[in-house]
Amino acid sequence: MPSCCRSTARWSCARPSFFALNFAVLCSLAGLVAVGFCLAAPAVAQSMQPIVLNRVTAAHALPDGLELHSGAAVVRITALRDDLLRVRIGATGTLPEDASWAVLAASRTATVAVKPESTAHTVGFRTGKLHLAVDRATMALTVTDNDGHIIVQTPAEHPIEYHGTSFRFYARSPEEEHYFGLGDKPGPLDRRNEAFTNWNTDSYGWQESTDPIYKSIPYFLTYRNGICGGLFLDNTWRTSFDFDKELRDVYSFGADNGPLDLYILYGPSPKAVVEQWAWLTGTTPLPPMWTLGFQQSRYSYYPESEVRKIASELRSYRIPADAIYLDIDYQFKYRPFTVDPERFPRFTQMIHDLLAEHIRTVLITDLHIARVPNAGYKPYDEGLAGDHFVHNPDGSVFTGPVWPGPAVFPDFTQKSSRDWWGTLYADFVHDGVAGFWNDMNEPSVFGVASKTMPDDVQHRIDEPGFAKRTANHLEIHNVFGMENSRGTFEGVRRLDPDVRPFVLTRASYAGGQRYAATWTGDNSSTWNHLRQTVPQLANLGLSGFALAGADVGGFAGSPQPELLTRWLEIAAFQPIDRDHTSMGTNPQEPWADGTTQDLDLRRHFIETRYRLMPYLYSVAEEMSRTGLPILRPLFLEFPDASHDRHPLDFNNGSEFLLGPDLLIAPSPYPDLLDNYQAVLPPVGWYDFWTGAPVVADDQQRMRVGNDNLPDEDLQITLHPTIDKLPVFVRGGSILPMQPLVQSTMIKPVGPLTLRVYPPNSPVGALRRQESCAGSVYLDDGISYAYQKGDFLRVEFTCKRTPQGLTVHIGPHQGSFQPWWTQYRVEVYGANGPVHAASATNGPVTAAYDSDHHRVVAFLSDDGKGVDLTLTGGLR
Ligand code: NBV
Repeated sequence: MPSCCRSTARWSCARPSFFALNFAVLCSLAGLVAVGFCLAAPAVAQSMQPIVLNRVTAAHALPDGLELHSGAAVVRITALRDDLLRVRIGATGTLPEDASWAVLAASRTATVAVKPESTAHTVGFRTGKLHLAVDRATMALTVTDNDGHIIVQTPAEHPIEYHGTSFRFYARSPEEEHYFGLGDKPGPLDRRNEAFTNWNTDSYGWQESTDPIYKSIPYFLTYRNGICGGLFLDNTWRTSFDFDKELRDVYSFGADNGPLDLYILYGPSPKAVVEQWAWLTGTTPLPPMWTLGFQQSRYSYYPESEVRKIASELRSYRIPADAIYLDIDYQFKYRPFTVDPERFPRFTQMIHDLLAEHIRTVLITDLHIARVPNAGYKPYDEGLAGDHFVHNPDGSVFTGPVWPGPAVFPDFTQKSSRDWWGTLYADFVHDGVAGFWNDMNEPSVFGVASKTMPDDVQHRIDEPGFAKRTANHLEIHNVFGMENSRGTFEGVRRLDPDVRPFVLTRASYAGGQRYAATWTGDNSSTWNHLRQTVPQLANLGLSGFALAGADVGGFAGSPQPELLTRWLEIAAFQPIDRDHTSMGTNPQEPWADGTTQDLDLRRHFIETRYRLMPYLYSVAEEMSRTGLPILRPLFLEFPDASHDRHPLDFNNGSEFLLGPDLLIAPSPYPDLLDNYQAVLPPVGWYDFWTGAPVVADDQQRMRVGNDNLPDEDLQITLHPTIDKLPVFVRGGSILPMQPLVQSTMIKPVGPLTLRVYPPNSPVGALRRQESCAGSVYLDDGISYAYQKGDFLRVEFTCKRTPQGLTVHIGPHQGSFQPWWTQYRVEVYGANGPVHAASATNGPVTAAYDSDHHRVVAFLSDDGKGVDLTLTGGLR
């Protein structure tokens, strides 16, 4: 059978006859009217006849759902939870294999009882939260919530259709619906009016319109007037998504081959959808704390003396830093898992010397193993002996050129080969290397137009939960990088079971966050790429990759000093802060180029990140439990906040949140000196730098919601200057901060600062509140002892009283002993000295600091908790 595919506008097939091809195109273009004609097609086009699921021919209820037939096709719709449905379709009568690289087995097999509900025209069921109705005459499917909000609705005029092995699913796309997710794809935050393909691709120098790039995450969130859902097409083949581009008011997605295995998630809040996605595919594990520090990289630091020089410059320029990356040139002839003895004569000693400087080393370890027989190269010899490499259809080992020349590729779809791959890290782990970087794992292959392996390369799936079988590369391509990083993560964990591994991967698939952090690949040193970091990292976060970064300063090309400064400023508030650049570019370290002011600013922002480490690490811990990303688009925290319930009202996605409480508002055009407006959700905000409450511009309050909800967004005019990045703190939050250190390996000296921002919502605010809250999480930052209770969590609240304010600091939870013995409580919004201050655990004085609009008090921390009461002095 010819294989058919459809990028966006047209079906095309590998080897159809001229007639069949034109016939098929005609059929698909003509839509419904053509369906009958197509079904009655002449014999020559028999093999091209689409299967169209456009009527229910049989239906029977299941305890957890429903099974439908449409002619020979079978459709099973089940509820895994009250808010999560799964749709599986077998076009020729057999459901696809019930297996997944992405979805956790326990979630995939979860069930919840449903209540069948049918009418003369529809068949369906109800869960505690959702209602499904399938029209008997057309098979159009509608999922609504209990309030009647439509979450997904397939149009009768665009039924699910199969052309050979390929299929397409259509759904209505009302004008006010917006789409997010799909991983690392460049372009605007909202995916509406765009079309995409998923095919992991090495995309050096990608631009805003480049598609596909490195990752395939066939999952998106829907947002309509504050009500959110999600759709995940669990299919590793080449998939394509079209949001209203080809067909007006319709989105669609499909694959060349493989299963139609679809998950429908329901919020209604965007956070609930994110948490469900984490329930389905797992979270990013709690990262080692050092990975949240500043990281310095380039392609490549060598020889050894250069690496040592960079480390000592980080220290002499007083740039706080936690890691240095070694790119491919540390290796002997670019052979993974080797070290060039001439360039790095004292490699192990160097790792230790860097550790003594509180700097960890991350090594690149690409997956292409040099094909060098009889050269004593263990990865090749062992891999060949163990039959660990992917095969050509004739059974020979596939060879393709990459950095080391002819190379072979482990078959990461075999558990045994992944386990073997993991053992290759033994020496490096033993040497004290802290993290590993899996690049080129799309997989990238040189010298061929496809940039990757041939479609017919054979992978031998041998994996718990899957039938043992051979699959061609078309099926495995998009999941290859994820399984590579999985082999690395699990292998490194086995080698040092009590230390949290850190793996950075370039390619991945849905669920890959369980094994690795990621970055956005080979971006460029341009202002546009700096701007692009925000939507890209936000969509990655919504797609599960909550720990992600973009090469700071840009990879391709050299940034002007001002661009590097700005980039370092903004990246200080992004999940991974790694300065990285390509071969042959200008030096890009924070001290490179620029004026003294540039250096001071770059240092100042990195220092700010380190001072915020207690907050950042607490946000990362929340991420590891819930899947909530570190970098958040505003609608995630404020789904109802914009005046017209449009998720992009906040500067079209250029503003972002770090965790729940910090709002960063760079200019939407960071290279321009023009004033710009920042729009803030109506909860009351403080300037992070000065502590001053934010006051809206006169005449510029924007009405939010309807008459029952008379809230106002704050709109303020900002004048961009290189020394300022507008950062705001949510009124009602408590931010934990620490004294400056040069590395997370160094214990801070002094108190834990609690910046208390009392609620200052404008009158009638959306979140009318009188109290504030925050917490801090801490552990040893590196081991798994936290899983046995050796962590610390402290919760804080504050409450306005008629006389002033009380701050409650809870008792220590968990057994971990913090580095502080004292709290420095800074209460913002003060407009004069307080009349009185008292604490439940001893005498206290509170000093007024007019420059920062705050009152400062020191409290000792004996772990039992303490209350601070302030009278007077506060707004
Ligand atoms: O290993 C060299 C580079 C690496 O620095 C970069 O971060 C990767 O995205 N790598 C790509 C291969 C060559 C790029 C030109």
